[in-house]
Amino acid sequence: MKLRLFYLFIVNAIFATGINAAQSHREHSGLLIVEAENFASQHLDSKRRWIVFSKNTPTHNYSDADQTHYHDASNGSYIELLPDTRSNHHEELIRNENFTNQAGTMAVLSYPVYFETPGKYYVWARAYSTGSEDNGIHIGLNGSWPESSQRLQLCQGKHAWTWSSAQRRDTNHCGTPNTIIIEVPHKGVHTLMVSMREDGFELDKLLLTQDKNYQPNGKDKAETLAFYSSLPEKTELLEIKEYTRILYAKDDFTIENTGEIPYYRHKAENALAINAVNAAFRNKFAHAEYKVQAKEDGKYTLTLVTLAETDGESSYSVSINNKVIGQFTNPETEEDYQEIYFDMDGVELQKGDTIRVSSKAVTNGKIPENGGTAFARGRWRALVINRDD
Ligand SMILES: [Ca+2]
Ligand SMILES: [Ca+2]
Ligand SMILES: [Ca+2]
Ligand SMILES: [Ca+2]
Repeated sequence: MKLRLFYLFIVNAIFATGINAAQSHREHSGLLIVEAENFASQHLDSKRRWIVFSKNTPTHNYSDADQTHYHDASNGSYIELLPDTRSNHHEELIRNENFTNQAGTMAVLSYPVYFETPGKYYVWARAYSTGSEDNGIHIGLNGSWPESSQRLQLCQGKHAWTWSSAQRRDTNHCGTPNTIIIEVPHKGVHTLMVSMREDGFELDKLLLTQDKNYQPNGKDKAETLAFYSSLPEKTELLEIKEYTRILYAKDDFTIENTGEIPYYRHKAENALAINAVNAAFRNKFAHAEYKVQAKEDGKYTLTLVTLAETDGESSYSVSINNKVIGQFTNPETEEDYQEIYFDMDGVELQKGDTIRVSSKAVTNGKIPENGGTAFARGRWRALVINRDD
């Protein structure tokens, strides 16, 4: 028999808020903005790889024709596809190494996104180009690489972060704005994808909009992220971290015909309690019973969860088929209805066994009431059963 007493409410609250660390992207009102460096995964990157750059990135020894550009990057960070072995047309073009027209075959990035609004999106990329052979990527969705989103090209705005939504075409190598298009087929989670066309490409941010007149500006808006609503936290049985079944005093135990002192169901505290206003109900045990059911046979740790009260330290008894397996007394408390946990290890249960929980209304003489002193009501909330291995 062990007494467990915890004061972990504050610790609990802090911990719970720290659980959801990663934030997810989502589209809001026809607009999706993603920091390129916040990709979820990268595949097919054995020859060329997107490297994240920020002020904390150590120097590298890959082939590369330009310096870092994180100072003007959104979020102070961007990605570059390295090594860059073809920064100008004097350097040899090697297909499937420093160049590929096959979208989705090299350095594939994935960005899972929740789209509320399906339909047609114009894709913009904020990129930094310093040469003639570092300015093309492919865009895809869900592992598909439609013709409409291949060959995003950046011609204007060299040596500066520049937005482009132009598609390179045979008739127009620099393309025109709003010609990179993604069709989101339905509301739901989709994976926005980016893959290599030319190595040395530097990508800061992606912006998808349904508005053809949208002209991104500078770093533009912040990433569009999923809403975070708080999840409901439990308010009782706080220290029960594992269980096979919770037998609630109020709902699972029978209180009829179990003795001269009756329990009543205290809804607000989800407990059984003794009405100590009636002097005849004081200092004597009330009882409640539970009959072990089929498939509940086994060896368990039982935990009696009682509620400490300021006006008295109630006694409790747990028995199986009239054999007492645990006797407990609540500790003193300055906070009413604080949960107290009493463990009973190695308890064998068999179908048909009667588990009886008993408690007493008592006073500690500390709190005056109606010419006498107030009584604790022998409250208890649950008997938790946890099967041993
Ligand atoms: Ca570089
Ligand atoms: Ca290149
Ligand atoms: Ca570059
Ligand atoms: Ca960025």
